[in-house]
Amino acid sequence: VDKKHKIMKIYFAGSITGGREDSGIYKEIISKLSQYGEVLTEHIGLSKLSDKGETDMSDKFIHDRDIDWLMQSDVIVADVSVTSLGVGYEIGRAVENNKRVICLYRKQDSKRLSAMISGSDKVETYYYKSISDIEELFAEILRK
Ligand code: 6K6
Repeated sequence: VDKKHKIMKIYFAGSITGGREDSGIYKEIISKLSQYGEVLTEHIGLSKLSDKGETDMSDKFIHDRDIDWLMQSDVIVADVSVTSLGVGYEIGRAVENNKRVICLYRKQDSKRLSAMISGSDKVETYYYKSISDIEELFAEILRK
């Protein structure tokens, strides 16, 4: 008889107020991640979510709910290509709570990833060019 293992909870982090230019990529990453577990933060990929954020909710509500989800998660996957204060904060909180943290960075010519991410032993950082790179990466590093 197969041992039942519980469904992995995944917290996807991506820029909101930091800029929404990559929201299409976030949507694709979330769709790939859904094959591996339950993604608690699917709204990060919604194109209707602008850099003004979810305006019907208070900042305290958003913060407390997101931290609650972060603490429930088994793994945090963050796209760090667009610089975001909130994503950096979530990564730090996740590391302090001994969560597995996977960062995805799309190399851009004149930009450099923060040393606080690339220099951390507690964060797994991967470089990608296209969504197919990410698909292959997930197959290697995550289990279904
Ligand atoms: C509220 C006020 C201004 O913008 C908002 C945005 N609403 C949000 N809704 C849900 N999650 C949010 C929101 N703002 C930030 N986050 C969390 O921080 C998400 O989990 C993202 O991973 C991250 C984005 O941080 P910023 O600094 O780019 O906004």
